[in-house]
Amino acid sequence: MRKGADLLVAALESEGVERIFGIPGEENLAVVEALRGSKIELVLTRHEQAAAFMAATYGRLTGKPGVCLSTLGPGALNLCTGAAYGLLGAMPMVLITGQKGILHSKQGHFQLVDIVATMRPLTKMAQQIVSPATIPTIVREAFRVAQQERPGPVHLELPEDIAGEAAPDLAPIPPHPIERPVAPAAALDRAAEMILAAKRPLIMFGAAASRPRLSAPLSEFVRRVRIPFFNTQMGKGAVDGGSHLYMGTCALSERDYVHQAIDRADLILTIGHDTVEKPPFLMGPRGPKVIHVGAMPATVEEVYFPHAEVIGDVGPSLALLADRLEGKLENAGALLALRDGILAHVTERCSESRFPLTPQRIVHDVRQAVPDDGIVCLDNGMFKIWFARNYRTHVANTLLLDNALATMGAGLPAAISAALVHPERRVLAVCGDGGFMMNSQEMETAVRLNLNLVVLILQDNAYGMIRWKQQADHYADWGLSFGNPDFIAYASSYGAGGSLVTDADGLAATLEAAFQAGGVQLVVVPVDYSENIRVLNEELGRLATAKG
Ligand SMILES: Cc1ncc(C[n+]2csc(CCOP(=O)(O)OP(=O)(O)O)c2C)c(N)n1
Ligand SMILES: [Mg+2]
Repeated sequence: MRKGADLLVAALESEGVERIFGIPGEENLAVVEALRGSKIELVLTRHEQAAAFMAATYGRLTGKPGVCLSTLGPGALNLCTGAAYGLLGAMPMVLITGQKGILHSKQGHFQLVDIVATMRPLTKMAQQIVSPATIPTIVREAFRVAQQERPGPVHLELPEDIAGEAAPDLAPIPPHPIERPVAPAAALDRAAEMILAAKRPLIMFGAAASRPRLSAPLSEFVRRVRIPFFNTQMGKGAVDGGSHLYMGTCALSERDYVHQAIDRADLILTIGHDTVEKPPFLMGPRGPKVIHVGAMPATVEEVYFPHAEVIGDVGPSLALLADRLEGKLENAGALLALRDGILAHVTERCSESRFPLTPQRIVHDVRQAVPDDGIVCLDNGMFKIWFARNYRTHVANTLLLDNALATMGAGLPAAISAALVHPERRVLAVCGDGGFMMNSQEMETAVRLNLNLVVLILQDNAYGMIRWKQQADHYADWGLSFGNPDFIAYASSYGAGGSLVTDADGLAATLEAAFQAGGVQLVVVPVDYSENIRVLNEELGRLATAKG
C-alpha cells in the first residue's frame, strides 16, 4: 500500500534531495521505511541540533535546501537552534518533524508540544500536513519558499497517522527553472551617475554575496570596474581576497584598520549586505553615500539607510551596471594607496614564536595548511574575530562563519556537512574548547561516516570571548573558566586521531600531518588570548584617539 510517507519521500527525491540528517522517533518510522527503499541517504546524528546545523550548511554550500528530520516534542525542540541559524543566516533548509496522530489520540498529551507554533517565528513557513493528498504540493511549496531570496528554513510536520495512511497515486510536482527579475534601468542609471561622480569609491560584499551562484558574476564586476573592495564577515571569499583590490574584512564595526579606507570613502556600493550581520561600518548623518545592491531591498536600520538601491537578480544587474561604468571611472583606485598599510597592520605578529600561540599566528598557520579551495568552518568564539580579520579567502564559501545567530556548537556539524558535500577538499573545523564540547558527540558521526576532516580546538580553558569582554569592561576575572577533558584520549575513544601542539612552530606541521593521515583528526592548540586586549582594545583604541 502506498502511504503518506511514500509520497513525502517521492517528493523529496523529485526535489533532488541527496541525504537527510537527523534522529527519527517512532512517529517517523513510516518515513524511515520509505527512505530505506529510496536513493536518499539517512545521515544519523547524535543530537538533532547538529542535524539542523548540517542541513543548513548543506543549503549554504549548494544553494539547495538541506533536509533534517526529527521526532515530535523533544526532538523537534532540539532542531530549533538550527532553524534560527538557518533563518538568520539565510540558509535554505527544510525541517521535517513527526507528531502524534491527529485523527485519534491514544496517548493524551504525552510528548505533545505545539511545534508548528514554536517553529513559526524561526522559519519562513511552518505547516502541519493534514492529508496525504496535499503532500506533493506542500513539499514543492516548501522547497520553493526555502530556496527563494531571501533563503531560509521551512518546517513541515507530518503526523504519524497521516504518514501511515493510504495515499492516492499522485506524482510529485516537478520544480521548474526560475529566472529572477533584473534591476530596472532607472535604478541602474541613478546608481551609475552616483558612482561616476564619486571621488573615493569603495565596494563592500556582504553575506548575500556569498550565495553559491554569484561567485563568477561578482568577480567579473570587480574586474570590469576596478574599484577596491572590502567585505563583511559573511561576505568573505565572494571575490578573491588575494586580488590586489582587496582592502580587508570588517570584523569590528568601527575603528579597525580597514575603517581608515571606509572613513575616507565618499561612496560605498554595498553588494548583498544583510543587516543580520553585526554592522561592518556605522552610517551616520555625515558619512559616505551608500548604494545598496541586492536581490532584497535594504531594511532601514539606525546604522544602515542607503541613499539608493539596485534591486534585482544580482549577477545580471551588476553586468548592466558595469556596462554603464567600465572604462569611465577615473577615480576608481583613489583609496588603493591605503591598502598596503591596512593589510600590513592586520597581519602583524602572525609569525611570532610565542607559546601558547597568538591568534594571529594560528590564523596564519591554518592558512598555510588549507589550500585555496579548502573549507574552514568556524565555531563561535574569540577566534572568529581573528579569522574574519586575518584569514584571506580566495574562493567563495571557504570560510564558513556565523555572524548572524553567532551560535556556539555549529563548527563541527558544519564541517561534517562540508566534508560530505566536498569530499575532495580539505575541511577543517576551528572550535573553542567551549563550543567544541557543545556538539562534540558528533565526532562519532564523523568517524562512522568515514569522513576526512580535522578539528582544531583552541584551548584556553575558558569561555574566552566573554572573558575578553569582561576584562574590556573592567569587571573582575571571575566565573568564566572551566576544566577540559583530556582531548587526545577523548578523540581516541571515538576512534579518531589526536595531537597536541606543544611549541609555537608545531601547529603548521601538526595540521599538515593530520590532513595527510586522513580520517577524523583532533588537533589541540593552546592559545594566548592576551592579544585580544592588546590589539583590539589598546592598539585600535589609540588609533581612534589619534583620529580624534
Ligand atoms: C549557544 C551559545 N551560547 C552562548 C553564547 C555566548 N558566547 C559567545 S562566545 C562564547 C565563549 C566561547 O568560548 P569558546 O568556545 O571556548 O571560545 P573562545 O572564545 O574561548 O575561543 C560564549 C559563551 C553563544 N554565542 N552561543
Ligand atoms: Mg575557550
